[in-house]
Amino acid sequence: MRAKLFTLLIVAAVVLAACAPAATPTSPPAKKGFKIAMVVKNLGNPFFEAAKKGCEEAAKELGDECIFQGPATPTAEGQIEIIDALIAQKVDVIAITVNDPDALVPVCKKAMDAGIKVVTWDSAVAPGGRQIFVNQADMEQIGRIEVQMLGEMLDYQGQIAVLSAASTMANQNTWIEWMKEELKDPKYKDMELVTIVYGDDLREKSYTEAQGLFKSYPDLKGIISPTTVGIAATGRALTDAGLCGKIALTGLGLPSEMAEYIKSGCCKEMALWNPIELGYMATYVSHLMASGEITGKPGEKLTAGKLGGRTIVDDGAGGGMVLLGPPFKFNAENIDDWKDVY
Ligand code: RAM
Repeated sequence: MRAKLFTLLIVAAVVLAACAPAATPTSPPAKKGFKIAMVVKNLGNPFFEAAKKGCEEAAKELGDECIFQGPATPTAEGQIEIIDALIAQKVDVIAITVNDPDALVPVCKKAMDAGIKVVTWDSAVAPGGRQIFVNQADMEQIGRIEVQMLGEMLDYQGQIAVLSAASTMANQNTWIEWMKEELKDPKYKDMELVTIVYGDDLREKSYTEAQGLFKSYPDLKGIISPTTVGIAATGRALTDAGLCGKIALTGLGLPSEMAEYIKSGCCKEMALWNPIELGYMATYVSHLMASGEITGKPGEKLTAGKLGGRTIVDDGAGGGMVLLGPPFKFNAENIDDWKDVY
């Protein structure tokens, strides 16, 4: 009898416990509502319009706000003005791709002093002006792959030139350094890099620079343009001048802008990463910095929504860097799958 009563009491206690209101949750409520300012090199560049899509998508998932800004033309001065205004506006994070890595350091420091997190992506501000770098792909791989594509097209022979963005732009300059390293391989001994010209990521200037190359180097056999603006302008200049087939073209291009030149054979192959995903990743990293879930140090782990997990690695200067992934190659076989995506 006693044993039965005891069992009954235990059952009653278990039932009561199950019906009791849930205990206070141990995990804190998700932090959201951050103002994330994505600052780009300039407005009107479809590469950055694609990144904006990724920023908006991530911000929606996270319950944050994506404030997308950039100067009308790709200058450091224009970006400094914008950052000053964002500091006054008290945003939570500034995620920037810079036109000049050194010129932007003081204003980025000012933002950090005001308690704003500074994330850099695509074209990084120098280490003193940032807390973490979201890098599209390994710099060395991006530089080398462009020379490798052109080498194959040219059977490793002839004069080549680079048509870059602005001479101050950190991402292009680093990739060009790796191109020069790749060219040291003996298999390129009959390929000569004759010049590097700068179209400043402006369509018309890039077009004029391409025409200048055709005139100044009548024996030119190939052009590498490590900028989506430059490669599309060069594709147009080669087509207009009737030089497709005589001068090979490769570099980093948007499938949407390059499909016509890939189909015409003017640019047989090029590379890029997904700029929508790059914007999405930069926004997730910005959110995690604002919420304090990461501090930006190498070794920390994070999850960037649909892109999955990443470990923060060393950026080579003691800071933290997150990598999006390897670049893809685009050619006549796969261009139709991508031309309407970005
Ligand atoms: C242009 C910009 C950008 C670069 C791409 C490849 O759109 O210069 O910074 O990453 O090209």
